[in-house]
Amino acid sequence: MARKKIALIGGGQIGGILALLAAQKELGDVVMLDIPDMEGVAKGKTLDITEATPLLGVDSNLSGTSNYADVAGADVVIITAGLPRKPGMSRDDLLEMNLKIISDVGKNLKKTCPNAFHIIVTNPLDSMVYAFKKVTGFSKNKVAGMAGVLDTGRFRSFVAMELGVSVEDISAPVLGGHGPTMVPLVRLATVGGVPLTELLSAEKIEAIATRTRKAGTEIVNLLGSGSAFFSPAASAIEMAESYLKDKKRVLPCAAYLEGEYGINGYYLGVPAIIGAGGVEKIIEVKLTADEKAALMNSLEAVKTAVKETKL
Ligand code: A3D
Repeated sequence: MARKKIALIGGGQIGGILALLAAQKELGDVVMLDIPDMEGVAKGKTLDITEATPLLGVDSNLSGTSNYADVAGADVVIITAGLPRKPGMSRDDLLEMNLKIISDVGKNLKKTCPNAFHIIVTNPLDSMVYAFKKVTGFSKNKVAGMAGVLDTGRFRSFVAMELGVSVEDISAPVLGGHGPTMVPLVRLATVGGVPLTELLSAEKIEAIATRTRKAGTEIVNLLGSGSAFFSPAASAIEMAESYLKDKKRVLPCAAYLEGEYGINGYYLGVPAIIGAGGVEKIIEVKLTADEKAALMNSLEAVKTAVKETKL
């Protein structure tokens, strides 16, 4: 079986970890693309990882480029091209600059990777994935945004810290836009199948949900420059792996809604089945009135950002 090809558009902080994880998991060969000024960095990072592959005991060819011809025919494309936040900035502050970048990337990928599964990571996430779909005209199954996997990963980490249990046994869906309005569904969170609400007080759970909503900002403030990169990369790789291996995992991600949850024509974080068909199905959770109101509030924030794209 021929090796799969994974294109990484953007070879910055997240791009570097994506390349390492994709190689380490032997998902396929990796081509990292950045702008001409940064081509050396893309070449340098991928060569550095190549030189680690004998030590990791994995086979993957990695290369760096600034030429879209080199990513042509990729099976999966993960897009991190764009600016990250600085302390004091909201994700929406990035919109204008990153919209230009996503539009440029979209036009190039439309020509070179029309059949790939595209995972967008660039912020502000929900409006950038919307813009990418509009610019490329790719089908909704083949364009998804990475956010929910990270948000739920953060929620799971905080629950594990609180309870002293394995992160693996915690399940905690998070809905909505990737930002302060996201909706951690604490009612449905479980630890080894036991409802979280039976294990922690309402105050503790609310504190964890609040920390989850602000988790990206917590890291931005600690780092002082740039935003989280290990966990976003691990999250995008989880989505790519589910697609490449047709695992049909149920992963929360920004998916294009056409009537689900009563929402039409927007990307928003929802649980989705990711398999060989890309986003194969959106799972609709029956929400309480409060949860529904919180989701609609999150949608309003996404709508405002989408309006700014003028697309
Ligand atoms: P950074 O380390 O700055 O890397 C971005 C890279 O994109 C740089 O190497 C740029 O040279 C490159 N780039 C810029 N323009 C283009 C272009 N037109 N074509 C190709 N490459 C280009 O940032 P990062 O890796 O830390 O973050 C990347 C993006 O992910 C930012 O927008 C972050 O805000 C976003 N992010 C999203 C999440 C989510 O959960 C959604 C989490 C963390 C970061």
